[in-house]
Amino acid sequence: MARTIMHIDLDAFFVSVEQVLNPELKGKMVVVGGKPDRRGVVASASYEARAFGLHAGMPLSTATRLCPQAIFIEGNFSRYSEASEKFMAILADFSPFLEPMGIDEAYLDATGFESLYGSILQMAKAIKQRVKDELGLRASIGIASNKVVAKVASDLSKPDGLIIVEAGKGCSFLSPLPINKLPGIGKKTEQVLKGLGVNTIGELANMPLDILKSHFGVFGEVLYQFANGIDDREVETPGETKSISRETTFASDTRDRAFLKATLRYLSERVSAELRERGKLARCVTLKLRYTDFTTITRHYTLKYGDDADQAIFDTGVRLLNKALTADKQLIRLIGVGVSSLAEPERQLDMLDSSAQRRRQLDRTIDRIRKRYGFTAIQTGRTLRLKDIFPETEGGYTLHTPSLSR
Ligand code: DCP
Ligand code: CA
Repeated sequence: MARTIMHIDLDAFFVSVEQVLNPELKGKMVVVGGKPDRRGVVASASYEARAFGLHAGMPLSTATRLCPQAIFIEGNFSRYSEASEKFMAILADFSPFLEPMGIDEAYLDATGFESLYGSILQMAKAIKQRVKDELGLRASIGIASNKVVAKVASDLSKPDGLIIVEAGKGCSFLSPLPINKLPGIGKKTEQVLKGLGVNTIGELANMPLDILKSHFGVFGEVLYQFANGIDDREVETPGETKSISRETTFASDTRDRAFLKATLRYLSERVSAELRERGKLARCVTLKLRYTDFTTITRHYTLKYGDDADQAIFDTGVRLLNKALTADKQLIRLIGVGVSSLAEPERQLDMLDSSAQRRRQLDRTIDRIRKRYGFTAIQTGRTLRLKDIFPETEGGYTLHTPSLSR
């Protein structure tokens, strides 16, 4: 099902808070960061000042030269964090699936919530209105089916903007934009890409993956996906862990069942070990597969009782894997396993079952050994195969994706 993800970012945040507290500053060239004679940099510049080329991070001395008539303010962080808290509280009223990112921006998973407001457009307008009425601030909003496209959309919409990118249109939306609009591309990456003749996100999307990987390692894969409008990162609410997952991208695509299962076993053990460390039981097990053509599927299975055993998570994952392998004949580039519907262990019915009890004791013993000697100190028959394939580091395998290796 397509998701509806919003990225909400306040305009010229520090400056705007100052303008609310002192309305005389409204509509003027204002810089928060310090007095012009101080060493230091611009933290936030009003859009009027930006017209002169001022931007965050610019030395104050340069800012003064470019725009001598600007009003320079020291700023007061406690005012901004107070405004930030109120902003996040407004957003939380619209969806509980809120991931604050820094002080003045957040992702909101609005999937299913739009109907409460008539449409996603109405919902976004309602958010902007409340932020304006209650805080006197302007929020720019980007809406798309994933985080990266939503973020680029909100950036592009500024100031006081709202852009909705329909599902399936992410790639064509990004395509004409310059590469520095893509999150994750800093000055260095931009230079390298320009050296390769890549100036737009569309050109980046059309680069052979191998070339990107040879220049940027695993990050090349992320760049490639983002440029193609692909991003399956969830909106993660802070605090309570709602899910635990591990995944890895293979060095070369495969359908070797034994290898897939060995990897799944290893990933399942890592997930279950974290479940036990957090003292949780999981009821929902999810298998994730990404195929050669980058289509990504997730398959879920709900267990009758919560579980945290390696074998239980693995067995469920394998069942889902076998089904998926029958349904689709493509080569697989990524495999992942996750658990959700987490709960505190209550008195477990199956604790009465002595084989289940023995299994749990075994898992706990293994956890203790692994804690002392590293994750790969003990391996089950299945994961031993991985020893031949992956180098070992820091008590775990080096798996070639930023989201794993932990
Ligand atoms: N900030 C800072 N130093 C930086 C960048 C930002 O202190 N180098 C602070 C001041 C900003 C706030 O973080 O007001 C939010 O950062 P943004 O990048 O979102 O910038 P603004 O909100 O100021 O402007 P925009 O309208 O582009 O979002
Ligand atoms: Ca901002």
